[in-house]
Amino acid sequence: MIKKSVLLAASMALAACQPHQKPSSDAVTVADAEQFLAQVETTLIKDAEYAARIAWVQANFITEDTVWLGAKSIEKMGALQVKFANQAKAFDDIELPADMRRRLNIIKGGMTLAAPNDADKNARLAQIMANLSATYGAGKYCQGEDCQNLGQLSKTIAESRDADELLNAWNGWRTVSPAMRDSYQEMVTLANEGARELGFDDTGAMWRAGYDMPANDFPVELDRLWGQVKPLYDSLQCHVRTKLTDHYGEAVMGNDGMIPAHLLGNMWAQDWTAVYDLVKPQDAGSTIDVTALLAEHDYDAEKMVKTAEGFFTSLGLDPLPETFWTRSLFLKPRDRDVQCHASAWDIDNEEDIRIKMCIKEDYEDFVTIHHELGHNFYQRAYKDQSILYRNGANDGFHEAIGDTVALSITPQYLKDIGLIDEVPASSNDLGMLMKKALEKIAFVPFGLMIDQWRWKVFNGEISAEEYNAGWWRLRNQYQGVKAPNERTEDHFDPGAKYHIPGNTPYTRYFLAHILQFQFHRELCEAAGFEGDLHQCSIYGNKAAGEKLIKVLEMGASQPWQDAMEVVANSRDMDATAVVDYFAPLKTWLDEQNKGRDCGW
Ligand code: X8Z
Ligand code: ZN
Repeated sequence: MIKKSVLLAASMALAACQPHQKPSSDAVTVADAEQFLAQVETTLIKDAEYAARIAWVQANFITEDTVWLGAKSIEKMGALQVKFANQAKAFDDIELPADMRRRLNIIKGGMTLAAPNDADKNARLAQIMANLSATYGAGKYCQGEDCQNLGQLSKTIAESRDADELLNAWNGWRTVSPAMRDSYQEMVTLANEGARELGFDDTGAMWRAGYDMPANDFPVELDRLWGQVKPLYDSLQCHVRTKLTDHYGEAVMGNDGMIPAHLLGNMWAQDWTAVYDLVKPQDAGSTIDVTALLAEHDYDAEKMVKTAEGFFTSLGLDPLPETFWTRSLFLKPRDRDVQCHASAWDIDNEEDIRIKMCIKEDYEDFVTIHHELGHNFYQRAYKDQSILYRNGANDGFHEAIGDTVALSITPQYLKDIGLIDEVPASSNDLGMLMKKALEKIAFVPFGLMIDQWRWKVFNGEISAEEYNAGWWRLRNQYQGVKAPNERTEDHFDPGAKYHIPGNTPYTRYFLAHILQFQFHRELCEAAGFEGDLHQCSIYGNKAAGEKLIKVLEMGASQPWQDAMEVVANSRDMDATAVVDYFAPLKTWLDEQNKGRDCGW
Protein backbone atom coordinates (compact mmCIF):
# COMPACT_ATOMS: atom_id res chain seq x y z
CA MET A 1 0.00 0.00 0.00
CA ILE A 2 1.02 3.59 -0.20
CA LYS A 3 1.20 5.74 2.81
CA LYS A 4 -0.28 8.79 1.24
CA SER A 5 -4.01 9.08 1.66
CA VAL A 6 -3.79 8.53 5.39
CA LEU A 7 -1.09 11.10 5.73
CA LEU A 8 -2.81 13.54 3.51
CA ALA A 9 -5.97 13.14 5.52
CA ALA A 10 -3.97 13.40 8.67
CA SER A 11 -2.17 16.51 7.73
CA MET A 12 -5.29 18.10 6.40
CA ALA A 13 -6.65 17.54 9.82
CA LEU A 14 -3.71 19.27 11.38
CA ALA A 15 -4.23 22.11 9.02
CA ALA A 16 -7.61 22.74 10.58
CA CYS A 17 -5.80 23.63 13.75
CA GLN A 18 -4.63 26.84 12.24
CA PRO A 19 -6.68 29.90 13.05
CA HIS A 20 -9.15 30.16 10.26
CA GLN A 21 -12.40 32.01 10.35
CA LYS A 22 -15.09 29.65 9.13
CA PRO A 23 -16.88 31.75 6.55
CA SER A 24 -20.64 31.69 6.81
CA SER A 25 -21.99 30.13 3.65
CA ASP A 26 -24.01 33.11 2.53
CA ALA A 27 -21.11 35.52 2.68
CA VAL A 28 -18.25 33.53 1.16
CA THR A 29 -16.46 34.67 -1.96
CA VAL A 30 -14.01 33.15 -4.38
CA ALA A 31 -11.29 35.07 -2.57
CA ASP A 32 -12.28 33.39 0.71
CA ALA A 33 -12.02 30.00 -0.96
CA GLU A 34 -8.65 30.90 -2.35
CA GLN A 35 -7.43 31.94 1.06
CA PHE A 36 -8.83 28.80 2.66
CA LEU A 37 -7.13 26.56 0.13
CA ALA A 38 -3.83 28.39 0.44
CA GLN A 39 -3.93 28.04 4.18
CA VAL A 40 -4.75 24.35 3.92
CA GLU A 41 -1.92 23.70 1.53
CA THR A 42 0.67 25.59 3.55
CA THR A 43 -0.30 23.77 6.70
CA LEU A 44 -0.33 20.41 5.00
CA ILE A 45 3.15 20.80 3.69
CA LYS A 46 4.33 21.82 7.11
CA ASP A 47 2.60 19.17 9.22
CA ALA A 48 2.47 15.99 7.17
CA GLU A 49 5.96 14.93 8.10
CA TYR A 50 5.32 14.63 11.82
CA ALA A 51 2.44 12.21 11.32
CA ALA A 52 4.38 10.27 8.73
CA ARG A 53 7.36 9.75 11.00
CA ILE A 54 5.15 8.47 13.83
CA ALA A 55 3.43 6.06 11.44
CA TRP A 56 6.83 4.92 10.15
CA VAL A 57 8.12 4.21 13.64
CA GLN A 58 4.93 2.39 14.60
CA ALA A 59 5.13 0.12 11.58
CA ASN A 60 8.86 -0.53 12.02
CA PHE A 61 8.77 -1.23 15.76
CA ILE A 62 5.44 -2.68 16.86
CA THR A 63 5.36 -2.25 20.63
CA GLU A 64 2.85 -1.20 23.25
CA ASP A 65 4.31 2.30 23.17
CA THR A 66 4.41 2.86 19.45
CA VAL A 67 0.84 1.63 19.13
CA TRP A 68 -0.10 4.14 21.83
CA LEU A 69 1.74 6.91 20.01
CA GLY A 70 0.24 5.87 16.69
CA ALA A 71 -3.26 5.98 18.14
CA LYS A 72 -2.66 9.45 19.59
CA SER A 73 -1.45 10.68 16.24
CA ILE A 74 -4.45 9.22 14.38
CA GLU A 75 -6.78 10.64 17.02
CA LYS A 76 -5.42 14.15 16.79
CA MET A 77 -5.54 14.14 13.04
CA GLY A 78 -8.95 12.54 12.89
CA ALA A 79 -10.55 15.21 15.02
CA LEU A 80 -9.02 18.05 13.08
CA GLN A 81 -9.68 16.43 9.74
CA VAL A 82 -13.40 16.36 10.36
CA LYS A 83 -13.48 20.03 11.28
CA PHE A 84 -11.51 20.73 8.18
CA ALA A 85 -13.77 18.84 5.80
CA ASN A 86 -16.72 20.61 7.38
CA GLN A 87 -15.11 24.00 6.81
CA ALA A 88 -14.79 23.18 3.14
CA LYS A 89 -18.56 22.70 2.94
CA ALA A 90 -18.99 26.45 3.36
CA PHE A 91 -18.02 26.85 -0.28
CA ASP A 92 -20.52 24.32 -1.60
CA ASP A 93 -22.92 26.83 -3.06
CA ILE A 94 -20.70 29.36 -4.75
CA GLU A 95 -19.40 29.20 -8.25
CA LEU A 96 -15.71 28.44 -8.39
CA PRO A 97 -13.09 27.70 -11.04
CA ALA A 98 -12.90 23.93 -11.68
CA ASP A 99 -9.47 23.63 -10.15
CA MET A 100 -10.55 25.16 -6.85
CA ARG A 101 -13.68 23.01 -6.78
CA ARG A 102 -11.55 19.93 -7.35
CA ARG A 103 -9.25 20.76 -4.44
CA LEU A 104 -12.19 21.46 -2.12
CA ASN A 105 -13.78 18.15 -3.08
CA ILE A 106 -10.56 16.35 -2.25
CA ILE A 107 -10.59 17.98 1.19
CA LYS A 108 -14.18 16.88 1.76
CA GLY A 109 -14.11 13.39 0.32
CA GLY A 110 -10.56 12.27 -0.27
CA MET A 111 -10.15 10.19 2.87
CA THR A 112 -10.64 6.52 3.56
CA LEU A 113 -11.70 6.89 7.17
CA ALA A 114 -13.80 9.73 8.57
CA ALA A 115 -13.91 10.09 12.33
CA PRO A 116 -17.19 11.07 14.00
CA ASN A 117 -17.35 14.63 15.25
CA ASP A 118 -17.16 13.54 18.90
CA ALA A 119 -13.97 13.46 20.92
CA ASP A 120 -14.58 10.13 22.68
CA LYS A 121 -15.72 8.33 19.56
CA ASN A 122 -12.81 9.68 17.57
CA ALA A 123 -10.34 8.56 20.25
CA ARG A 124 -11.91 5.10 20.30
CA LEU A 125 -11.75 4.81 16.52
CA ALA A 126 -8.09 5.82 16.49
CA GLN A 127 -7.27 3.25 19.16
CA ILE A 128 -9.08 0.53 17.22
CA MET A 129 -7.22 1.33 14.02
CA ALA A 130 -3.81 1.30 15.71
CA ASN A 131 -4.61 -1.97 17.47
CA LEU A 132 -6.01 -3.77 14.45
CA SER A 133 -2.96 -3.02 12.40
CA ALA A 134 -0.60 -4.06 15.22
CA THR A 135 -2.53 -7.31 15.78
CA TYR A 136 -2.00 -8.19 12.14
CA GLY A 137 1.64 -7.09 12.02
CA ALA A 138 2.65 -8.99 15.15
CA GLY A 139 0.41 -11.99 14.40
CA LYS A 140 1.80 -15.49 15.01
CA TYR A 141 0.50 -19.04 15.05
CA CYS A 142 1.81 -20.93 18.04
CA GLN A 143 1.73 -24.67 18.57
CA GLY A 144 3.15 -24.94 22.07
CA GLU A 145 6.47 -23.12 22.11
CA ASP A 146 6.79 -23.21 18.36
CA CYS A 147 5.49 -19.96 16.88
CA GLN A 148 5.37 -19.13 13.19
CA ASN A 149 4.86 -15.74 11.59
CA LEU A 150 3.08 -14.98 8.34
CA GLY A 151 6.27 -15.28 6.30
CA GLN A 152 6.95 -18.78 7.60
CA LEU A 153 3.36 -19.95 7.18
CA SER A 154 3.27 -18.51 3.66
CA LYS A 155 6.39 -20.46 2.77
CA THR A 156 4.63 -23.69 3.74
CA ILE A 157 1.56 -22.72 1.72
CA ALA A 158 3.75 -22.04 -1.32
CA GLU A 159 6.00 -25.09 -1.09
CA SER A 160 4.18 -27.96 0.57
CA ARG A 161 2.20 -30.43 -1.49
CA ASP A 162 0.82 -32.22 1.55
CA ALA A 163 -2.85 -31.36 2.06
CA ASP A 164 -2.73 -31.77 5.84
CA GLU A 165 0.35 -29.62 6.24
CA LEU A 166 -1.22 -26.98 4.00
CA LEU A 167 -4.41 -27.02 6.00
CA ASN A 168 -2.51 -26.58 9.25
CA ALA A 169 -0.68 -23.50 7.94
CA TRP A 170 -3.88 -22.09 6.44
CA ASN A 171 -5.84 -22.53 9.66
CA GLY A 172 -2.87 -21.39 11.70
CA TRP A 173 -2.74 -17.93 10.19
CA ARG A 174 -6.49 -17.62 10.70
CA THR A 175 -6.08 -17.98 14.46
CA VAL A 176 -4.78 -14.41 14.45
CA SER A 177 -7.94 -12.73 13.21
CA PRO A 178 -10.89 -13.76 15.47
CA ALA A 179 -9.53 -11.32 18.07
CA MET A 180 -10.16 -8.51 15.58
CA ARG A 181 -13.84 -9.21 15.04
CA ASP A 182 -15.44 -7.10 17.77
CA SER A 183 -13.26 -4.08 17.18
CA TYR A 184 -13.76 -4.38 13.44
CA GLN A 185 -17.50 -4.24 14.02
CA GLU A 186 -17.11 -1.20 16.23
CA MET A 187 -14.90 0.43 13.62
CA VAL A 188 -17.61 -0.04 10.98
CA THR A 189 -20.17 1.72 13.16
CA LEU A 190 -17.88 4.63 14.02
CA ALA A 191 -16.51 5.08 10.51
CA ASN A 192 -20.02 5.10 9.06
CA GLU A 193 -21.07 7.72 11.55
CA GLY A 194 -18.19 9.90 10.43
CA ALA A 195 -18.93 9.36 6.74
CA ARG A 196 -22.60 10.25 7.26
CA GLU A 197 -21.68 13.47 9.01
CA LEU A 198 -19.80 14.43 5.87
CA GLY A 199 -22.80 13.73 3.68
CA PHE A 200 -22.07 10.21 2.43
CA ASP A 201 -24.47 7.28 2.90
CA ASP A 202 -21.73 5.19 4.49
CA THR A 203 -17.96 4.62 4.29
CA GLY A 204 -18.25 2.48 1.15
CA ALA A 205 -20.19 5.24 -0.59
CA MET A 206 -17.40 7.66 0.37
CA TRP A 207 -14.85 5.33 -1.23
CA ARG A 208 -16.87 4.97 -4.42
CA ALA A 209 -17.14 8.75 -4.77
CA GLY A 210 -13.45 9.13 -5.57
CA TYR A 211 -13.39 8.20 -9.24
CA ASP A 212 -14.34 11.32 -11.20
CA MET A 213 -17.68 9.82 -12.14
CA PRO A 214 -21.06 9.50 -10.43
CA ALA A 215 -20.52 7.15 -7.49
CA ASN A 216 -23.39 4.92 -8.61
CA ASP A 217 -21.81 4.40 -12.03
CA PHE A 218 -18.58 3.11 -10.59
CA PRO A 219 -19.74 -0.42 -9.64
CA VAL A 220 -21.29 -0.75 -13.10
CA GLU A 221 -17.92 0.13 -14.61
CA LEU A 222 -16.27 -2.55 -12.46
CA ASP A 223 -18.77 -5.15 -13.64
CA ARG A 224 -18.07 -4.21 -17.23
CA LEU A 225 -14.33 -4.68 -16.78
CA TRP A 226 -14.79 -7.95 -14.89
CA GLY A 227 -17.03 -9.17 -17.71
CA GLN A 228 -14.14 -8.67 -20.13
CA VAL A 229 -11.77 -10.84 -18.08
CA LYS A 230 -14.16 -13.45 -16.68
CA PRO A 231 -14.11 -15.88 -19.62
CA LEU A 232 -10.33 -16.12 -19.31
CA TYR A 233 -10.54 -16.55 -15.54
CA ASP A 234 -13.18 -19.27 -15.90
CA SER A 235 -10.96 -21.20 -18.32
CA LEU A 236 -7.98 -20.90 -15.98
CA GLN A 237 -9.98 -21.92 -12.91
CA CYS A 238 -11.33 -25.00 -14.68
CA HIS A 239 -7.90 -26.15 -15.79
CA VAL A 240 -6.28 -25.52 -12.43
CA ARG A 241 -9.09 -27.30 -10.59
CA THR A 242 -8.71 -30.32 -12.87
CA LYS A 243 -4.94 -30.52 -12.37
CA LEU A 244 -5.19 -30.06 -8.61
CA THR A 245 -7.76 -32.87 -8.51
CA ASP A 246 -5.25 -35.08 -10.36
CA HIS A 247 -2.75 -34.35 -7.62
CA TYR A 248 -4.83 -34.18 -4.43
CA GLY A 249 -7.77 -36.41 -5.37
CA GLU A 250 -11.46 -35.86 -5.01
CA ALA A 251 -11.40 -36.58 -1.28
CA VAL A 252 -9.54 -33.30 -0.77
CA MET A 253 -10.98 -31.35 -3.67
CA GLY A 254 -14.66 -32.34 -3.60
CA ASN A 255 -16.56 -32.23 -6.86
CA ASP A 256 -18.53 -29.00 -6.76
CA GLY A 257 -16.21 -27.26 -9.22
CA MET A 258 -14.62 -25.04 -6.58
CA ILE A 259 -11.00 -25.11 -5.39
CA PRO A 260 -10.20 -25.38 -1.67
CA ALA A 261 -8.40 -22.20 -0.65
CA HIS A 262 -5.39 -23.87 0.98
CA LEU A 263 -4.17 -25.59 -2.20
CA LEU A 264 -3.39 -22.62 -4.43
CA GLY A 265 0.08 -21.74 -3.19
CA ASN A 266 -0.81 -18.45 -1.54
CA MET A 267 -2.26 -17.69 1.90
CA TRP A 268 -5.27 -15.92 0.38
CA ALA A 269 -5.41 -17.81 -2.94
CA GLN A 270 -4.87 -14.46 -4.68
CA ASP A 271 -1.77 -15.43 -6.67
CA TRP A 272 -1.41 -19.01 -7.90
CA THR A 273 2.13 -18.87 -9.31
CA ALA A 274 3.41 -21.34 -6.73
CA VAL A 275 1.33 -24.21 -8.16
CA TYR A 276 2.75 -23.73 -11.65
CA ASP A 277 4.50 -27.10 -11.58
CA LEU A 278 1.18 -28.86 -10.96
CA VAL A 279 -0.76 -27.15 -13.74
CA LYS A 280 1.84 -26.32 -16.38
CA PRO A 281 1.41 -27.26 -20.02
CA GLN A 282 3.33 -30.49 -20.54
CA ASP A 283 4.54 -29.31 -23.93
CA ALA A 284 5.65 -25.89 -22.71
CA GLY A 285 9.33 -26.59 -22.32
CA SER A 286 11.14 -25.08 -19.39
CA THR A 287 10.34 -21.54 -18.31
CA ILE A 288 12.87 -19.10 -16.97
CA ASP A 289 13.25 -19.46 -13.23
CA VAL A 290 14.03 -15.91 -12.11
CA THR A 291 14.37 -16.97 -8.47
CA ALA A 292 17.16 -19.37 -9.43
CA LEU A 293 18.81 -16.74 -11.62
CA LEU A 294 18.84 -14.22 -8.79
CA ALA A 295 20.60 -16.75 -6.57
CA GLU A 296 23.06 -17.76 -9.27
CA HIS A 297 24.04 -14.16 -9.81
CA ASP A 298 24.36 -13.37 -6.09
CA TYR A 299 21.50 -10.92 -5.92
CA ASP A 300 20.76 -9.80 -2.37
CA ALA A 301 17.86 -7.56 -1.36
CA GLU A 302 19.77 -4.36 -2.08
CA LYS A 303 20.88 -5.50 -5.49
CA MET A 304 17.29 -6.44 -6.34
CA VAL A 305 16.18 -2.92 -5.43
CA LYS A 306 19.09 -1.36 -7.35
CA THR A 307 18.18 -3.38 -10.42
CA ALA A 308 14.54 -2.28 -10.20
CA GLU A 309 15.66 1.33 -9.82
CA GLY A 310 17.72 0.83 -12.96
CA PHE A 311 14.58 0.06 -14.94
CA PHE A 312 12.92 3.30 -13.89
CA THR A 313 16.01 5.40 -14.62
CA SER A 314 16.31 3.73 -18.03
CA LEU A 315 12.97 5.39 -18.85
CA GLY A 316 14.33 8.84 -18.04
CA LEU A 317 13.46 9.16 -14.35
CA ASP A 318 16.09 10.46 -11.91
CA PRO A 319 17.75 7.95 -9.57
CA LEU A 320 16.34 7.57 -6.06
CA PRO A 321 17.78 9.96 -3.45
CA GLU A 322 20.58 8.84 -1.16
CA THR A 323 18.19 8.88 1.82
CA PHE A 324 16.06 6.21 0.16
CA TRP A 325 18.95 3.80 0.63
CA THR A 326 19.77 4.74 4.21
CA ARG A 327 16.21 5.03 5.56
CA SER A 328 14.29 2.21 3.85
CA LEU A 329 13.77 -1.18 5.47
CA PHE A 330 14.67 -4.09 3.16
CA LEU A 331 15.06 -7.02 5.55
CA LYS A 332 12.94 -8.46 8.32
CA PRO A 333 14.68 -7.67 11.62
CA ARG A 334 15.19 -10.72 13.80
CA ASP A 335 14.62 -9.03 17.12
CA ARG A 336 11.34 -7.20 16.81
CA ASP A 337 7.86 -7.16 15.31
CA VAL A 338 7.54 -5.25 12.07
CA GLN A 339 4.63 -4.73 9.72
CA CYS A 340 6.11 -6.84 6.93
CA HIS A 341 3.44 -6.15 4.32
CA ALA A 342 5.31 -4.23 1.63
CA SER A 343 4.68 -0.49 1.47
CA ALA A 344 6.04 2.68 -0.10
CA TRP A 345 6.29 5.89 1.90
CA ASP A 346 6.45 9.57 1.15
CA ILE A 347 7.61 11.04 4.43
CA ASP A 348 7.92 14.71 3.56
CA ASN A 349 6.02 14.93 0.28
CA GLU A 350 9.28 15.98 -1.32
CA GLU A 351 12.38 13.83 -1.44
CA ASP A 352 12.21 11.55 1.61
CA ILE A 353 10.72 8.51 -0.08
CA ARG A 354 11.24 4.98 1.25
CA ILE A 355 10.04 1.42 1.06
CA LYS A 356 9.45 -0.97 3.92
CA MET A 357 9.60 -4.61 2.95
CA CYS A 358 10.81 -7.92 4.35
CA ILE A 359 12.42 -8.92 1.07
CA LYS A 360 12.80 -12.58 0.12
CA GLU A 361 15.30 -13.18 -2.63
CA ASP A 362 12.80 -14.53 -5.13
CA TYR A 363 10.85 -13.62 -8.26
CA GLU A 364 7.69 -12.69 -6.36
CA ASP A 365 9.48 -10.06 -4.31
CA PHE A 366 11.49 -8.87 -7.31
CA VAL A 367 8.14 -7.96 -8.88
CA THR A 368 6.86 -6.45 -5.62
CA ILE A 369 9.95 -4.24 -5.43
CA HIS A 370 9.04 -2.83 -8.85
CA HIS A 371 5.50 -2.36 -7.55
CA GLU A 372 6.70 -0.36 -4.55
CA LEU A 373 9.19 1.71 -6.52
CA GLY A 374 6.34 2.57 -8.88
CA HIS A 375 4.71 4.30 -5.92
CA ASN A 376 7.93 6.09 -4.97
CA PHE A 377 8.67 7.35 -8.48
CA TYR A 378 5.06 8.51 -8.81
CA GLN A 379 5.32 10.35 -5.47
CA ARG A 380 8.45 12.16 -6.50
CA ALA A 381 7.18 12.99 -9.99
CA TYR A 382 4.12 14.86 -8.66
CA LYS A 383 5.90 16.67 -5.86
CA ASP A 384 5.55 20.07 -7.54
CA GLN A 385 1.76 19.83 -7.66
CA SER A 386 -0.48 21.30 -4.98
CA ILE A 387 -0.18 19.08 -1.93
CA LEU A 388 -3.83 18.16 -2.52
CA TYR A 389 -2.91 16.72 -5.90
CA ARG A 390 0.10 14.71 -4.75
CA ASN A 391 -1.70 11.47 -5.40
CA GLY A 392 -2.52 9.07 -8.22
CA ALA A 393 -4.86 10.05 -11.07
CA ASN A 394 -6.99 7.50 -9.26
CA ASP A 395 -5.83 4.92 -6.75
CA GLY A 396 -5.74 2.22 -9.43
CA PHE A 397 -3.18 4.28 -11.35
CA HIS A 398 -0.97 4.45 -8.29
CA GLU A 399 -1.06 0.67 -7.89
CA ALA A 400 -0.55 0.04 -11.60
CA ILE A 401 2.67 1.95 -12.34
CA GLY A 402 5.22 -0.42 -10.84
CA ASP A 403 3.32 -3.44 -12.12
CA THR A 404 3.31 -1.95 -15.61
CA VAL A 405 7.08 -1.69 -15.46
CA ALA A 406 7.35 -5.24 -14.11
CA LEU A 407 5.40 -6.54 -17.13
CA SER A 408 8.52 -5.60 -19.05
CA ILE A 409 10.61 -8.17 -17.16
CA THR A 410 10.72 -10.32 -20.29
CA PRO A 411 13.37 -12.82 -21.37
CA GLN A 412 14.87 -10.12 -23.57
CA TYR A 413 15.13 -7.81 -20.57
CA LEU A 414 16.71 -10.54 -18.45
CA LYS A 415 19.27 -10.89 -21.20
CA ASP A 416 19.81 -7.11 -21.32
CA ILE A 417 20.70 -7.06 -17.64
CA GLY A 418 22.87 -10.14 -17.91
CA LEU A 419 20.78 -12.69 -16.04
CA ILE A 420 20.50 -15.01 -19.06
CA ASP A 421 22.68 -15.45 -22.14
CA GLU A 422 20.11 -16.42 -24.73
CA VAL A 423 16.44 -15.58 -25.17
CA PRO A 424 14.56 -18.90 -25.40
CA ALA A 425 12.62 -19.59 -28.60
CA SER A 426 9.12 -18.14 -28.57
CA SER A 427 7.70 -21.64 -28.94
CA ASN A 428 8.29 -21.86 -25.19
CA ASP A 429 6.03 -18.90 -24.44
CA LEU A 430 3.00 -20.91 -23.40
CA GLY A 431 4.59 -21.75 -20.08
CA MET A 432 5.50 -18.13 -19.54
CA LEU A 433 1.93 -17.06 -20.24
CA MET A 434 0.59 -19.69 -17.87
CA LYS A 435 2.85 -18.45 -15.08
CA LYS A 436 1.81 -14.88 -15.72
CA ALA A 437 -1.89 -15.84 -15.76
CA LEU A 438 -1.49 -17.62 -12.43
CA GLU A 439 -0.06 -14.37 -11.09
CA LYS A 440 -2.34 -11.82 -12.73
CA ILE A 441 -5.58 -13.43 -13.92
CA ALA A 442 -6.07 -15.50 -10.78
CA PHE A 443 -5.95 -12.22 -8.87
CA VAL A 444 -8.71 -10.38 -10.72
CA PRO A 445 -11.86 -11.74 -9.00
CA PHE A 446 -10.05 -11.63 -5.66
CA GLY A 447 -9.26 -7.97 -6.28
CA LEU A 448 -12.94 -7.37 -6.90
CA MET A 449 -14.56 -9.38 -4.11
CA ILE A 450 -12.75 -7.82 -1.16
CA ASP A 451 -14.56 -4.51 -1.49
CA GLN A 452 -17.78 -6.17 -2.59
CA TRP A 453 -17.65 -7.61 0.92
CA ARG A 454 -16.65 -4.36 2.55
CA TRP A 455 -19.21 -2.26 0.70
CA LYS A 456 -21.90 -4.65 1.92
CA VAL A 457 -20.51 -4.55 5.44
CA PHE A 458 -20.48 -0.77 5.45
CA ASN A 459 -24.02 -0.47 4.07
CA GLY A 460 -25.39 -3.14 6.40
CA GLU A 461 -26.28 -5.75 3.76
CA ILE A 462 -23.80 -8.05 5.51
CA SER A 463 -24.44 -7.79 9.24
CA ALA A 464 -21.90 -8.58 11.94
CA GLU A 465 -23.68 -11.89 12.50
CA GLU A 466 -22.63 -13.05 9.07
CA TYR A 467 -19.26 -11.42 8.45
CA ASN A 468 -17.63 -14.74 7.76
CA ALA A 469 -20.51 -16.37 5.92
CA GLY A 470 -20.80 -13.29 3.68
CA TRP A 471 -17.07 -13.40 3.01
CA TRP A 472 -17.17 -17.01 1.84
CA ARG A 473 -20.30 -16.48 -0.24
CA LEU A 474 -18.40 -13.86 -2.22
CA ARG A 475 -15.25 -15.94 -2.48
CA ASN A 476 -17.35 -18.82 -3.83
CA GLN A 477 -19.21 -16.59 -6.23
CA TYR A 478 -16.33 -14.60 -7.72
CA GLN A 479 -13.36 -16.94 -7.45
CA GLY A 480 -14.84 -20.42 -7.41
CA VAL A 481 -12.66 -20.88 -4.33
CA LYS A 482 -14.07 -22.43 -1.16
CA ALA A 483 -13.10 -22.81 2.48
CA PRO A 484 -11.19 -26.04 3.11
CA ASN A 485 -13.12 -26.79 6.28
CA GLU A 486 -16.14 -25.55 8.16
CA ARG A 487 -16.07 -21.84 8.91
CA THR A 488 -18.28 -20.28 11.53
CA GLU A 489 -18.93 -16.87 12.97
CA ASP A 490 -16.32 -17.64 15.61
CA HIS A 491 -13.84 -17.14 12.78
CA PHE A 492 -13.09 -13.82 11.17
CA ASP A 493 -11.31 -14.78 7.95
CA PRO A 494 -11.44 -11.30 6.37
CA GLY A 495 -9.16 -10.08 9.20
CA ALA A 496 -6.42 -12.46 8.03
CA LYS A 497 -5.91 -10.23 4.98
CA TYR A 498 -3.77 -7.15 5.65
CA HIS A 499 -6.04 -4.59 3.99
CA ILE A 500 -9.04 -5.41 6.19
CA PRO A 501 -7.47 -4.53 9.57
CA GLY A 502 -5.49 -1.83 7.73
CA ASN A 503 -8.70 -0.41 6.22
CA THR A 504 -7.04 0.05 2.84
CA PRO A 505 -9.54 0.10 -0.03
CA TYR A 506 -8.89 -2.82 -2.35
CA THR A 507 -10.70 -2.03 -5.61
CA ARG A 508 -7.52 -0.15 -6.51
CA TYR A 509 -5.76 -3.49 -7.09
CA PHE A 510 -8.54 -4.81 -9.27
CA LEU A 511 -8.26 -1.66 -11.37
CA ALA A 512 -4.47 -1.90 -11.41
CA HIS A 513 -4.63 -5.42 -12.80
CA ILE A 514 -6.61 -4.11 -15.76
CA LEU A 515 -4.76 -0.82 -16.12
CA GLN A 516 -1.26 -2.30 -16.11
CA PHE A 517 -2.02 -4.29 -19.26
CA GLN A 518 -3.66 -1.31 -20.91
CA PHE A 519 -0.66 0.89 -20.04
CA HIS A 520 1.75 -1.83 -21.15
CA ARG A 521 0.07 -2.07 -24.56
CA GLU A 522 0.06 1.70 -25.04
CA LEU A 523 3.65 2.21 -23.89
CA CYS A 524 4.81 -0.65 -26.11
CA GLU A 525 3.13 1.05 -28.99
CA ALA A 526 4.85 4.33 -28.13
CA ALA A 527 8.11 2.40 -28.05
CA GLY A 528 7.40 1.21 -31.58
CA PHE A 529 7.25 -2.41 -30.52
CA GLU A 530 5.67 -4.81 -32.96
CA GLY A 531 4.90 -8.34 -31.95
CA ASP A 532 3.25 -10.23 -29.13
CA LEU A 533 2.52 -8.07 -26.11
CA HIS A 534 4.05 -10.54 -23.67
CA GLN A 535 7.39 -10.20 -25.41
CA CYS A 536 7.51 -6.42 -25.24
CA SER A 537 9.84 -4.68 -22.83
CA ILE A 538 9.99 -0.90 -22.63
CA TYR A 539 13.38 -1.05 -20.87
CA GLY A 540 15.52 1.87 -21.93
CA ASN A 541 12.87 3.35 -24.17
CA LYS A 542 12.66 7.11 -23.79
CA ALA A 543 9.51 7.55 -25.91
CA ALA A 544 7.58 5.22 -23.61
CA GLY A 545 9.25 6.86 -20.63
CA GLU A 546 8.18 10.31 -21.72
CA LYS A 547 4.52 9.28 -21.86
CA LEU A 548 4.73 7.62 -18.50
CA ILE A 549 6.48 10.55 -16.85
CA LYS A 550 3.86 12.94 -18.17
CA VAL A 551 1.13 10.95 -16.44
CA LEU A 552 3.15 10.69 -13.22
CA GLU A 553 3.77 14.41 -13.09
CA MET A 554 0.06 15.19 -13.43
CA GLY A 555 -0.66 13.48 -10.13
CA ALA A 556 -4.31 13.95 -9.25
CA SER A 557 -4.50 17.45 -10.74
CA GLN A 558 -6.91 16.37 -13.48
CA PRO A 559 -9.67 13.76 -13.65
CA TRP A 560 -8.12 10.35 -14.28
CA GLN A 561 -9.78 10.29 -17.69
CA ASP A 562 -7.40 13.10 -18.74
CA ALA A 563 -4.42 11.09 -17.57
CA MET A 564 -5.76 8.09 -19.44
CA GLU A 565 -5.93 10.17 -22.56
CA VAL A 566 -2.25 11.03 -22.25
CA VAL A 567 -1.21 7.41 -22.02
CA ALA A 568 -3.88 5.69 -24.11
CA ASN A 569 -5.56 8.22 -26.41
CA SER A 570 -8.80 7.12 -24.82
CA ARG A 571 -10.83 8.17 -21.81
CA ASP A 572 -11.87 4.69 -20.77
CA MET A 573 -10.42 1.85 -18.78
CA ASP A 574 -10.37 -1.20 -20.96
CA ALA A 575 -9.46 -4.87 -20.45
CA THR A 576 -8.98 -5.81 -24.09
CA ALA A 577 -5.22 -5.61 -23.55
CA VAL A 578 -5.57 -8.37 -20.93
CA VAL A 579 -7.48 -10.48 -23.42
CA ASP A 580 -4.94 -9.79 -26.20
CA TYR A 581 -1.96 -10.53 -23.98
CA PHE A 582 -3.27 -13.96 -22.98
CA ALA A 583 -4.96 -14.91 -26.26
CA PRO A 584 -2.64 -17.87 -27.03
CA LEU A 585 -3.10 -19.23 -23.51
CA LYS A 586 -6.89 -18.89 -23.73
CA THR A 587 -6.90 -20.96 -26.91
CA TRP A 588 -4.76 -23.60 -25.24
CA LEU A 589 -6.88 -23.66 -22.06
CA ASP A 590 -10.10 -24.06 -24.00
CA GLU A 591 -8.56 -26.96 -25.88
CA GLN A 592 -7.59 -28.62 -22.57
CA ASN A 593 -10.98 -27.96 -21.01
CA LYS A 594 -12.88 -29.71 -23.79
CA GLY A 595 -15.00 -32.45 -22.24
CA ARG A 596 -14.31 -31.18 -18.71
CA ASP A 597 -17.24 -30.16 -16.58
CA CYS A 598 -16.30 -26.52 -16.00
CA GLY A 599 -17.96 -24.00 -13.73
CA TRP A 600 -19.16 -24.09 -10.15
O1 X8Z B 1 -0.74 -4.71 -1.00
C1 X8Z B 1 -0.14 -4.80 -2.07
C2 X8Z B 1 1.20 -4.14 -2.26
C3 X8Z B 1 1.36 -2.91 -1.48
S1 X8Z B 1 0.43 -1.58 -2.11
C4 X8Z B 1 2.30 -5.08 -1.84
N1 X8Z B 1 -0.67 -5.54 -3.06
C5 X8Z B 1 -1.94 -6.25 -2.90
C6 X8Z B 1 -1.81 -7.40 -1.92
O2 X8Z B 1 -0.68 -7.76 -1.57
O3 X8Z B 1 -2.83 -7.95 -1.52
C7 X8Z B 1 -0.10 -5.71 -4.39
C8 X8Z B 1 -1.01 -6.66 -5.09
C9 X8Z B 1 -2.26 -6.77 -4.27
ZN1 ZN C 1 0.84 -0.77 -3.90
